Amino acid sequence: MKIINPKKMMLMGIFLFYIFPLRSQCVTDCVWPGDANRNGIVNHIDFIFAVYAQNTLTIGPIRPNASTDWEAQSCDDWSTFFPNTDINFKHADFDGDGDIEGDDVYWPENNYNFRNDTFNGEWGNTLLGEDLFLTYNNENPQPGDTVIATIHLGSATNVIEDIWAIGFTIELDTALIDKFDVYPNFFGGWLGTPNVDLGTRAKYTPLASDQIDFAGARFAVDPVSGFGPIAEFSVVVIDNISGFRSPTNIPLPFTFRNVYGLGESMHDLLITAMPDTVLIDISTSTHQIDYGDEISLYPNPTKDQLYIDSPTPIDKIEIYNSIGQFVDRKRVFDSRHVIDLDYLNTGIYFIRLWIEDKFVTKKIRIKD
Ligand SMILES: [Ca+2]
Ligand SMILES: [Ca+2]
Repeated sequence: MKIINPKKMMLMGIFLFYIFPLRSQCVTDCVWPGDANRNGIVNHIDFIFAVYAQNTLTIGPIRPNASTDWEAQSCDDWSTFFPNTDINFKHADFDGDGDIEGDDVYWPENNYNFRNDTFNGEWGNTLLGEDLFLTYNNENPQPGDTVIATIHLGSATNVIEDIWAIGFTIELDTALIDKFDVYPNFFGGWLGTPNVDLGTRAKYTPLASDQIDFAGARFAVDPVSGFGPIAEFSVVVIDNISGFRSPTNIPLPFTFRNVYGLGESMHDLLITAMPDTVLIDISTSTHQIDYGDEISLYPNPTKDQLYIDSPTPIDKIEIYNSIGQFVDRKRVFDSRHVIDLDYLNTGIYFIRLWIEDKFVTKKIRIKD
């Protein structure tokens, strides 16, 4: 039996230490660069956490052997935690230099959408409601048309109080749009001016995901109140859509996810959102009423009653839900009419109005 010389063993140990440094041996509360809220994924919510940490001007221990690679790294705890959490500020120090600066806020882009084994779900809610909603330049696009969607936060009858940051995701149906022709823009609106008093992110990665992540966070973490548009995105309906699912209309849905609005002390404001749909029109134009713009439906949104005004008498009304399924049909024999819709659940519906053998489709929103 051969006995290994202890001195030789020690030299081998030193040799191995240089090849495999101890950095990779972190086991508890490890820093994964870019995952500021420590939920196992780098996304728009981390941007908000980094803006918060930067505003406090806190400093803490430098991370030994720090890198910005996506791997578990040991670091001593800082003296500060994010309010109402056990998440230490060290997680927001992307580059590990003991300080939270602009680099820590914007550079995690390189690790965007990376996940690790501790990932247990994205943050934010999917509560149904009226806080976040969409309006469009065109609710009945035809194949090849561009749809510009404006994202509103709050309305005149629903003012959003004391918010300093908002993050959300919009899911896209990339079977119906050109996935390389999607342009998101977080322009701020009443929340603030990008790069002046507002940090913004609008992230779309066509090859990695079918979603746009939006985030806006006021640099000074000072809550504001208001309502109106804050962001937008555009998509282009694909050309070759014929024979797809439905004879005349194809619903193109836009769904909100990961909605996360923050007030004082990072308190979650439970911002709600309204999933939405536009109807892609693939009927031949001869079936469309050409004075459709002169037919008005009001109030919209409505709770119960919907008034219909038309220059000529309407024969029939059909109601479809947000994914284009038939819900109800009503006979009408007048150009002025009121229908009762209090039996419908909150959400988006399409009203198709028939005049002889032609129709026009209009979108309405039923609110609580
Ligand atoms: Ca995260
Ligand atoms: Ca740093």
